[in-house]
Amino acid sequence: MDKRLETVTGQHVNRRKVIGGVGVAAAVPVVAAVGGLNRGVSAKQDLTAEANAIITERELSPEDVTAALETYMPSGRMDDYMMFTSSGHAGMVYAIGVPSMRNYKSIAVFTPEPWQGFGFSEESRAVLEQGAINGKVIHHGDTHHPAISETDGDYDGQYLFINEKTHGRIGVVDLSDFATKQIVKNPLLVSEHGGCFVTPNTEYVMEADQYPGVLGVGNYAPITEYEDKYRGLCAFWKFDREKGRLVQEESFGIETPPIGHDLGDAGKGACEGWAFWNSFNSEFAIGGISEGRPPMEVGASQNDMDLMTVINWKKAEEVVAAGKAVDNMGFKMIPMDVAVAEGLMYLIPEPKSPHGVDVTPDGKFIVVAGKLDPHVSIYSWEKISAAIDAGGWETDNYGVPILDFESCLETQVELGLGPLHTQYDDKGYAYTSLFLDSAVARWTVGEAGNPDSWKLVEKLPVSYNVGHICAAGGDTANPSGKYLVALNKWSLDRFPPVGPLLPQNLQLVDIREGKAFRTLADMPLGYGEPHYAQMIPMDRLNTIDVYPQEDDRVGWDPIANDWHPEGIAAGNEKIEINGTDVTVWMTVMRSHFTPDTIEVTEGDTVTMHITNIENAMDATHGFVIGGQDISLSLEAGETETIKFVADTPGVYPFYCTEFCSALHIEMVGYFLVKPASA
Ligand code: CUK
Ligand code: CUA
Repeated sequence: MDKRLETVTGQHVNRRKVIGGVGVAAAVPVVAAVGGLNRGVSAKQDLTAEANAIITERELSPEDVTAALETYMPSGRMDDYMMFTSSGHAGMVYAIGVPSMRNYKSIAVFTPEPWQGFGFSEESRAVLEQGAINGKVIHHGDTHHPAISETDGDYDGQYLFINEKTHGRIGVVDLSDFATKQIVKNPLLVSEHGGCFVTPNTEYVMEADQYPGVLGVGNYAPITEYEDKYRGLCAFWKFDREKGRLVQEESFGIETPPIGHDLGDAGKGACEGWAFWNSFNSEFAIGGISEGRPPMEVGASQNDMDLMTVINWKKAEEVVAAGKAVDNMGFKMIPMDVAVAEGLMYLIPEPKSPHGVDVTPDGKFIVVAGKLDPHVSIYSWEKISAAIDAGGWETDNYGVPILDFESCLETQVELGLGPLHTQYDDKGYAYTSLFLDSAVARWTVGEAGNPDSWKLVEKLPVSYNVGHICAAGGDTANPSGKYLVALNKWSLDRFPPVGPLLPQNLQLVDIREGKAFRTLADMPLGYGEPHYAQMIPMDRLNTIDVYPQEDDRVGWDPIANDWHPEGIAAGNEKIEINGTDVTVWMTVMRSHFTPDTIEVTEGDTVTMHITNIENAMDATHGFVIGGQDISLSLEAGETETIKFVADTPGVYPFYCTEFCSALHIEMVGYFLVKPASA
């Protein structure tokens, strides 16, 4: 067995204790393996003839066939990587296997989702309510950049953070059960885009505004006072790894000039302790087409250069600890003049309308890709820190130091039209998406002082309008260099017509050593618009199979990450009636609800604590009841609570929505609402 295969299959057997011998099949010669599938083919010639017949019949090229072989997953074989993508305005995160490109789970974060029951129980509804805006609970979100928690600059597979552009929020997903545990709302930002990026040990989760405003939701100033009153904010959310939660009281932001921040990245290696965000609109354009001003996209594209914001977050942390931050609506903020005086914020010119900023794995260089410039600009961290130490900079109108462009720049590499985002591999290559070219450029990360070592190597066409790309570990200190996925915005002519709204196209690209740089598979994704994604080796995830249970205790609250106070074991089910309040403690297991008959009076307030007392993996039960907008998914060992007013008399069956057993259809109970007048 070849070494790579051995490791890979070894991992799988280890991880999926349930499936024995999966790895073995890979070692068996093709003929025998196929014979084992019981297809009645025993001779090698017959198989070859059959394969050739299929190839002819389906008009496949040798490239098609080898691509299929590279991605085909025999039933039960596990993928090498899990990729987490955002979903754009679908408000979710998707977990997709690589190289098979199959979606294993949609994780509801900002959007209620009935299959997972997210947003329907009291517990998960409370998570959505954490993200309320001015008291209004929001049922959607625009997710862009997932960030897996990191240790020493590598994904550790414990948590995933996802930003939400529309409202300036961050969701925290626990990767032990792939479920959302927390939503935080930045009280200073109306919207954001420059998140989530984690510092190398997940000390902080970074986010920044995209469209400056008056800091503080609800604060007002006319748009004509943009330069005076509008500001940007680069924020650092403290992560308490022990609790798995972001802590607002220990978080802080730095007030910035009203340039619109775009993507960011955390420094690592050489530049650990620093953070970078690029921006557009150094012109401070404010739009106003009907007032005779140039439209935003013109006004914000006048200058040749925009400005990258460079922040020393370790110093910012000290400044906050020294009490030099102000409290602004419950969020600690370092005012711009303090940030300047403390030397923790600098600006560096960058070619106009940049989009992605991506630190190299060793932290020595910072790569900026500008939508309107065919080059990537590579900044040297050594040069930037020398320029900071040297002093004597210019400042902008707000007094913020602007470092000299040429003194910070290492070199530029011309790649093509519309460069957006960059990822890295383990062979010294960088990959940059080219939106207008619909291509991915592979180029060499060179060395300091040697401009010839930075070179475009080749370009791979993709279909079409590629936004982000995601390489395995491609933004970490140790990229694995195996696969890359191009997250393409347009998919016309790739898939059957499905009306005017088309799926996105995620294209798998091979970047492995000794393999051709080519696309291997297309994955239409018809339920959201992924922006960014991150890909982690499957064996670095450590998921649980069922929620914790002990001999005498069952009923876990996954959101509190603790025993649910109302969880009950079999035999303790009961109904308590207290005036017009009815409380039910119910258990579920294959294939019944206990109790299964509940009678209340019209107008009663009903609270039900439902515990799934199964301890087998995959033994999920659903719970729905007509007319109450309730759909639960009760995982083995989980307790959830629902609360509603029995406002309409009648007979309401409640039933299980997961086909859980041979007697699933019989898994039903009656909820009877007696008319008040009866
Ligand atoms: S953005 Cu969407 S393609 Cu939000 Cu990172 Cu570049
Ligand atoms: Cu439980 Cu179906």
